[in-house]
Amino acid sequence: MLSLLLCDVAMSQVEGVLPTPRKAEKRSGAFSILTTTQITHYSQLRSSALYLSEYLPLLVCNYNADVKGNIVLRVDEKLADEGYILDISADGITIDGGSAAGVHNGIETLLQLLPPQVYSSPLATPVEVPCCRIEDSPRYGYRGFMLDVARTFMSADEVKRFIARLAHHKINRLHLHLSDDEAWRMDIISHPDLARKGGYRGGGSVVAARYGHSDQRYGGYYTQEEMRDIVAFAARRNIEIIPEIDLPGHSHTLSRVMPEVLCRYEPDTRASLGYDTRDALCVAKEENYRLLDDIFRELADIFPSPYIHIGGDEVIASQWRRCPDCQALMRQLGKSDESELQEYFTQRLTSILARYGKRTAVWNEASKGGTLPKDALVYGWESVKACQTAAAKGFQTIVMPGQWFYFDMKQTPREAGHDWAAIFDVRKTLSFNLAEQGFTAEQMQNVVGFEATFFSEIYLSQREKDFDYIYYMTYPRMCALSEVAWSGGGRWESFYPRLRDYHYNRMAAMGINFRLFPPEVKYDEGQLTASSADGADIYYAVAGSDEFVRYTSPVATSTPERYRFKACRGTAFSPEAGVEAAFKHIFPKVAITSSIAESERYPYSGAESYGRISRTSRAADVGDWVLYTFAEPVECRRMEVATGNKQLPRYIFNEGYIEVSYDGVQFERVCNLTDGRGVVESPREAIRAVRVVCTEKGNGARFVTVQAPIVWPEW
Ligand code: TNX
Repeated sequence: MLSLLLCDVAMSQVEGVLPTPRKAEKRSGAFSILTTTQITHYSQLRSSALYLSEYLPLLVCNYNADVKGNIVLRVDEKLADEGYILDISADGITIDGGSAAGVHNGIETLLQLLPPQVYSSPLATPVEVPCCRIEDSPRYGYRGFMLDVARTFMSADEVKRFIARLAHHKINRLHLHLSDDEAWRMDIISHPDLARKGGYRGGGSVVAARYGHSDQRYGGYYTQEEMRDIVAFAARRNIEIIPEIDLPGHSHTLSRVMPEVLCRYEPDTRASLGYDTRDALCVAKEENYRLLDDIFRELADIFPSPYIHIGGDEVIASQWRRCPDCQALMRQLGKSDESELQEYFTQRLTSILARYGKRTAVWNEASKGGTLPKDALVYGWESVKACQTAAAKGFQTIVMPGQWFYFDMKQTPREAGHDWAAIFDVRKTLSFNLAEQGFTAEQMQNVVGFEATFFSEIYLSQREKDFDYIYYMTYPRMCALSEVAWSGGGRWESFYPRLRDYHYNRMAAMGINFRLFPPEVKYDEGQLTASSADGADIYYAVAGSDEFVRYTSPVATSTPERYRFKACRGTAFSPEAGVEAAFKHIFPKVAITSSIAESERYPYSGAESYGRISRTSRAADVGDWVLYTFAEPVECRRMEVATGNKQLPRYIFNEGYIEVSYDGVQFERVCNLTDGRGVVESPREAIRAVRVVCTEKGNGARFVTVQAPIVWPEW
């Protein structure tokens, strides 16, 4: 009976490995790791052995043919480079890998067969591992994730923590988005102002505040020493870092630190109150190529990856149209369209990179035309079509359309996040399938792998909440990315039990506050019931209170809209759920006026209709205001007034406050703005009007976005 039980446990654990191995054979019995067990290894695998010993604190010794009682790491060149065979018998454990990378993958699988605590603290011996034989290798050599450290800065330690967790998911590339309009994060010794000035925004920096946090100088950068340390940390975990400098667009920071990189024409800065918002590099300036040569020379020395990513997305070509030098260059090159200048720019950068032994990686926009070399890596982000076009042209293609792989997208409509690509959760990411998406066999041959992203515009404004938003957004979607890139994907019905029954506990032990599914809430015959597919505990809060209590049995109530539920399990939790009425808003008739004239294209009537957003015709100055006057006094429990775009604090009043009026004449100050928004909580009477007042000159943009108030009805 006892051995049967043991066998049962062993079987399930082997089945719980994620991503799914090609072949996993369960065997009976277990190997006991004892205090005397040694990790012995081929000499080239010392770093792998030391990595394993961080989790299993055992003695690390040079290779010894005697497997008995030990964990043996070997290279078997007959195996695929990243492939491995993990063999666990009652006598000992062997991991044979095609290379150190394969051995690493085998180690990650071994860790998954140990108790989850292995991820939180070095495991105490003795410990049992189920006997099995796993033969495994990845379908795709590129299994990547992109971190946007430009919009929201992550310290070197935070980046390392993120990398450590990626490694446990057999992700082997980290694409680091090191520059964007909002920041330059990599120290360049030959041009020290780039990071030392451009790493910061707001609070008197050369770059204006953006995405909130405007009351402080916000940011940071990586020194070369720190970055070399990150690169080595990642390499020990089989992760190669591909640095990105986003050019020639998304270069606002670069152009604020070095305005001389911009095109030669006078900017019209009236609307932005004197702030030059242009961002694209001038293509015609030779000095720009010398600058980029300096930058790439230094990057090539820091990052061992064969690739450097030079961006290439979303270039605003209108600046080149107004620049006499770009126009002259166009004539000289015999080009007829400004967009062709980007091709020229990419070509110039490609030859600079080649000088330093690096190949070009670009976003899909930069693969148009016919001059990009075929050994370039093209990142297909815009759509499935964009990936197919790149692959059909013969480029090494990374598949990452936003609709499946942008983990900055919301997971359900009420959660924080972007929604331009789609609103989706882990199920959708797992469902991605090249054949189903219509990739031809020929195109598939050029797909080198998959990547997911986390663009971080919203991260900053979510940061101080009581959880780490980046992990909530990226896990468990990362598990699906891993499955798609490693095994080619699979059915939800077989993936989910492994995720829920095995991997949730591992992620919890890793300290990841991943996202759970919202509990299912039903209201029937006066009773509210809630259940969680995730096997999580459910909590609920009643109207007005944020205090959640444990849900154990149906709640009898005649006012179900007053209840909000959420699921929690270890470090993980779900978004709030309830009957629809619990989250209802009302849309009282409102007139919007402002001290700033409305934009012709986006008049205030757009926001008045609660459908669209509108814009002012210039940036905000001290004393500017937006007034919302209601046709009828509004009875409500809460009213939020936000400047800026709906999903993210951009084009906001950087500083200011909210006033409320109960009679339409007298206004009383309610609160200061945080990230451009403020809330009137439990107003004591019906509201006649609210006003947002600005206390800072300029907002680093040419307008302010005005949106409708968000109003929660009276209970
Ligand atoms: C598109 S992906 C962008 C980013 C944004 C992201 C938000 C890409 C090449 N450009 O600049 O941050 O969408 O989801």
